[in-house]
Amino acid sequence: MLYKLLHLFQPNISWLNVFRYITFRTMLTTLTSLTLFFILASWAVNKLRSMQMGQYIRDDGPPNHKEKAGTPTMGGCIILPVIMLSILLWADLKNIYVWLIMLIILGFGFVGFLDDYLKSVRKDSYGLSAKAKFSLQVLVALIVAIVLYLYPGFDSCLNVPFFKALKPDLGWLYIPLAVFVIVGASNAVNLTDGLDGLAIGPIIVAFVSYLGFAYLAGRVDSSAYLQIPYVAGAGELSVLCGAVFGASLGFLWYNAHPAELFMGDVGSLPLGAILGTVAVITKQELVLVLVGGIFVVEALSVIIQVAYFKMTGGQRIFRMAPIHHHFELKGWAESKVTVRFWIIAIILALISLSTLKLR
Ligand code: 57M
Repeated sequence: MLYKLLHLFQPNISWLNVFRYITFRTMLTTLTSLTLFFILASWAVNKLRSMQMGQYIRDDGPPNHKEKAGTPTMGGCIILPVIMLSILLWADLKNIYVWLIMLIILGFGFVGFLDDYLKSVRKDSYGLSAKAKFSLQVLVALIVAIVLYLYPGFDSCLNVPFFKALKPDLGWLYIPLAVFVIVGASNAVNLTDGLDGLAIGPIIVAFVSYLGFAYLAGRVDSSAYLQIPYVAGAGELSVLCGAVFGASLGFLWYNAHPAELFMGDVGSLPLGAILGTVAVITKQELVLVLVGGIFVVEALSVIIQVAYFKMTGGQRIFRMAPIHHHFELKGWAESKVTVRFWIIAIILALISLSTLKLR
């Protein structure tokens, strides 16, 4: 909205020209969402505490988690409005990708909110059933994937990192792939969100990486130079990644160990889904396996643990899955697990950026 307003005055006031630049608006959006987060959170954390929206802790988890009982949760209720408001202020609202991301935020936010509401307010330890949760996630992702597929100029080729000449055209099969990436990313981030700061650190790293990918993919010159797919309008997603980056930094302030606030499913499900959607729109879906490597490993650890458990009739590979619990039970301090996972996330992001140059 502010972007549009300033655009109107631009012919008379030349310095307002600066607002046309995506780089400048990305910086402004990041600072706006960070500031808004601090303003809202300072009030909301106490409010959540007084409303007793505290975390329910399962009995079968690592013993040190018992003391986390009652920590205010549903921090996503602050993260999501802050991201949306910052986007509404600084993004180009004529851009379709901005609205697809808004749909993802609202859809996945609603699913997460329902689950948290049942767990935290109704004190129902199971929350929303896994089937209902998954069906709703697929429905929202499917709508987004179909709109993207039907959007004029959409390219259904798959961009394979390190093999730039290899671009298989998936045709309509691109739709299930997009749904898989969006829903998979959403659930993988959710599984990772089990220690203070553990999910939000790699989220920050991933969104900063995709901020760069989106900027490059949205420019004819840089995409041609790097031989990555040019996606008209994708540059606006840099502004959006900036909004997530700012809100996530603010959240980390409160979520750093010992956490004063958890994000809840209302935070983790949409944050993961936004990441998946940005990867799909920028045509950097496969690179997400690297950029979001921590999320992939966390999800794989659960799949392996459950499969092995079933195959062997009750034996486990990890002391407990997701894998962060394994290290906790091995005696690593919580913050050591978190910081080491952050370091790995940064290394993986750096490797993923190398895919831009290597072919
Ligand atoms: C959510 N949620 C945390 C918080 C956060 C299939 C199975 C592997 C599913 C998995 C699961 O339910 N994962 C999804 C993980 C929970 O955090 C809340 O949930 C939100 C995210 N959705 O924002 O609101 C707990 O995590 C801790 N936490 C922090 N700091 C944070 O910043 O310390 C979270 C955020 C919080 C707090 O203790 O209460 C969670 O772990 O429940 N299930 C599991 O992860 C369980 N694993 C398991 O059952 N493993 C089995 C099999 C099935 C693979 C095995 O290994 O044999 C573990 N989780 C818990 N107890 N709590 C183990 C048992």
